[in-house]
Amino acid sequence: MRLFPFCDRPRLWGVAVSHYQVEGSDPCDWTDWEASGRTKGEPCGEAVESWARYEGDAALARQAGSNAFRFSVSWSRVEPRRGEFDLAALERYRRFVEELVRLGLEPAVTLFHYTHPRWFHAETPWTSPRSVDVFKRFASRVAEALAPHARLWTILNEPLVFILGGFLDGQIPPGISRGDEAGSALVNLLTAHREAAWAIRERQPSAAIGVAHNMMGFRPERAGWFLDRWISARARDLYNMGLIEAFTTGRWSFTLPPLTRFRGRVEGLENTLDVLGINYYSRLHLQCPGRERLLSDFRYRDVSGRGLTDNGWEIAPEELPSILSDAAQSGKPLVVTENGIADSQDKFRDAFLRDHFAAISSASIGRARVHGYFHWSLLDNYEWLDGFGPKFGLFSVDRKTMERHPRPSVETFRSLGEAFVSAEPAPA
Ligand code: IFM
Repeated sequence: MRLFPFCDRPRLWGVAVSHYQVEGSDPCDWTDWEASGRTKGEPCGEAVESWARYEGDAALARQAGSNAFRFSVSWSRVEPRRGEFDLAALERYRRFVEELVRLGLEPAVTLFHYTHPRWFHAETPWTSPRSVDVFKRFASRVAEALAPHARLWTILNEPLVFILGGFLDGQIPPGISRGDEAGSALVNLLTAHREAAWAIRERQPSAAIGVAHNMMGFRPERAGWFLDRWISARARDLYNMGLIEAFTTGRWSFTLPPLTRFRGRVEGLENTLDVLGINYYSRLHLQCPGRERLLSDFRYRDVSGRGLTDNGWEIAPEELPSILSDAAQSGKPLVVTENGIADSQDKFRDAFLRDHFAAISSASIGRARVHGYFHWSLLDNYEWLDGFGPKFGLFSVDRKTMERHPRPSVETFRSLGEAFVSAEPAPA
């Protein structure tokens, strides 16, 4: 029987990391992307050496008051050549998961967090249905290795961000900008999710399966302008609600204005989710028609006077209750799978944590039941297109010595966690 929230741990409070962003020395498609000059800042290289230091990182998460730890498995490490699995890599992840359990941390395993083995795009790209089988095979091998101890699985991290960035904007691998390919890649990605969900459940019938869906606030740049209001509503429908529709009905149909139509169906997709994960960071202000882009410009603005984060994002906790209420339309238990701030001086993180915590608490009084929160991130990590510039960590990392140092806001994280975990469990 699938059971979420878990009755022995009804509320999860933890940190999130992803393999490529912390592990180091993991040659994959993103490494080639860096080498071709498509990213800013330095290459990922050793990242923050978590591959060698995972157990220490888990201990830090525990000291910071976590009872859960979200991480992802590197497909390129586990299957460096097509069909050849690296048993030592799987064993390394198994040992890590065992350590999490030993420390009292619920392992939350993510299977896809943006990167691919080098062989993937040439041989079995997402535009081909063959991608589904190879992903399923990878998921099955990981489930076999980790299932005894891991019961919370996020199969895909931010699938829409990946499709928009990888197949429409061409900003991330595979670097394509074609609406038709984006549509077929989305079908295969969601079919791969379904197949992986079935494969995990076969090996661990009590698994709780989720997706980490990036949701944003969208506001009209000029509240009095119809077109700005119209484009903001379309952005919400497409970006926030489109994927929820797909996972709740197995079908989706939305138009990326003016002409890109996404329409698809994956039989059985609607029965694959036990929990909906939400990655929430910020809000965008949209203007239509745009001056820089044909359809609309979007930008972050410091509306509340709180200040912008180091990477220029608006801090907008007031948006979170309505995001959670939109997410609650899925009818699934909710977990915030990512939320955090780039703030090297730790100027804003304390208030950021408190304000988002208050927003989650207020949303939980209504229809949205939030059963878990994962802070992005435990450590300063590699940030995809921006290298090591933005500092998201509760712990800073000295990349010369790789020493980890707590930022003062760790204490806020700990005390909010105590309150969250000891509160009455939200009804399922
Ligand atoms: O670092 C990323 C993560 O990989 C996906 N969600 C957003 C984070 C902050 O940019």
